[in-house]
Amino acid sequence: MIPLRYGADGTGRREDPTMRAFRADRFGQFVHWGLYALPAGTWKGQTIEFAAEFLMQSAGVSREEWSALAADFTLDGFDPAAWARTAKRMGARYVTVTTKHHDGFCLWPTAHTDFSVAATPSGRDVLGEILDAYRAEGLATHLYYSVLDWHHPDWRCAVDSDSDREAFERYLRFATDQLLELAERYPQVRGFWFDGTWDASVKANGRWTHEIERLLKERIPGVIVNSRLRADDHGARHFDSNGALMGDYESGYERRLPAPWDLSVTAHDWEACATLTQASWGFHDSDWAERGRKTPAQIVEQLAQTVSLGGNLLLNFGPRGDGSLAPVEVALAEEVGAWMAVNGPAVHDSGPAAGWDYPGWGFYTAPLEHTAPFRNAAPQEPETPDEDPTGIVHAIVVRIPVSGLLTLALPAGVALRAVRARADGTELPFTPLDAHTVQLAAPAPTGMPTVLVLETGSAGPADGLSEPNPDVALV
Ligand code: JFZ
Repeated sequence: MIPLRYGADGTGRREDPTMRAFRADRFGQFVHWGLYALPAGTWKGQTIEFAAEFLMQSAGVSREEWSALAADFTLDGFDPAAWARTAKRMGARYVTVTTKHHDGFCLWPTAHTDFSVAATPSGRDVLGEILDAYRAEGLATHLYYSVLDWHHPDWRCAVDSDSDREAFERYLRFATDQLLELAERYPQVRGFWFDGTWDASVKANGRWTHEIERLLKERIPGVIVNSRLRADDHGARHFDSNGALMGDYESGYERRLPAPWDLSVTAHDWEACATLTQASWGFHDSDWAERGRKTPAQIVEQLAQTVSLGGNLLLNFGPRGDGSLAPVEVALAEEVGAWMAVNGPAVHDSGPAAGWDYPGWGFYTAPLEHTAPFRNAAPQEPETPDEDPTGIVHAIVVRIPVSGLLTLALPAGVALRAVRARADGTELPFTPLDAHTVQLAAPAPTGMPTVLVLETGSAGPADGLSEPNPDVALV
């Protein structure tokens, strides 16, 4: 163990009510909205096939020119209640909103820079209105904050001289002031989602990342902070130099997921974030963006994979420059929501199904109270005696084999009592192949993943003969 001042706090997985609620939510909506939604990927007639929120940098726009966009931030179609309704109907249980992205523009009237909604025609507290609207729909709220800032004169990517060091010290004071201001103005928020922390300047300031997490938790008890904020004494990010997770959950999976069989990720909480387009977080109004747009079935598959591995999925929406949602994103939310209305219990309040190995054709999830890794990782709570691996397991079928047959390998000690379709309760007959394996006809394809409810019980000695040959791996 390397001694560290700014590494993980050593308390392990959080099991307090706030963290448990966040974990059980499983599905959140990410919102990237700012000035970049106005040019939407095109600058002076040239469309840049790169993330819209990077346009200032990718099109080489000066600070002055970019700042002038604030005059067009008129909120003509801004309807936060509609955003919140859309998220709720989709099945999202929380929202993470950009308060300030890399371009430095602030969605709240901050006292610490003029570059904010206060300098736009309406002057309204846009962030506050968004948070209120989501809370009114019963969603929890989290704040995204980019430490990286292309607008602030004191931001540095690296600190190589005394003057850089002085400037960056001033910058960190500015960021601290802003973050404490956010905590004071919006004390109901459940989490902070830090970004833009990968530069050498931040990695050399693990002390600050450690301190700001502490300060925010002091101001808002129980608040949840992602690992992307943190750097340790040696600049190690997410995980400290001893391999321990910093922050409350791992947030490094971005536009990718852990391999479906990689159960090592169930050792800690994590959240992946995903774009609806191939590669833009901000609204990108182009054929390029539309070509890569994901379908509802792809999103649901990502959600199923995420939950089966004990993670949360933060699905991004990029509202348009006038503040309205793009119809294509509303339509996607509706379709995902229709699936969630029926199959939500396979996602919400669920996690990995202990002992059920990745079957190739889909993902298993189980209600959290039956999920061994979570129970075992709760040192504050007495071990519950119900180690009996019985109850409901959800099988989310995303790939039907050409044979039309699904093979299920049952965990040791588990018997399958019945298989039902989640949608209408119809029972699907199955055939035991041996004591640990059953086979059944795959459900007819519908274009969306099908959820099967597996009713399980304890396998008694009478449930079948066990294989005498130890070389035959049954489960
Ligand atoms: C960052 C931002 O630059 C981007 O605009 C968006 O806000 C996204 C959620 O976060 O982009 C990243 C951050 C980290 C990685 C890749 C892109 N990464 O760790 O691979």
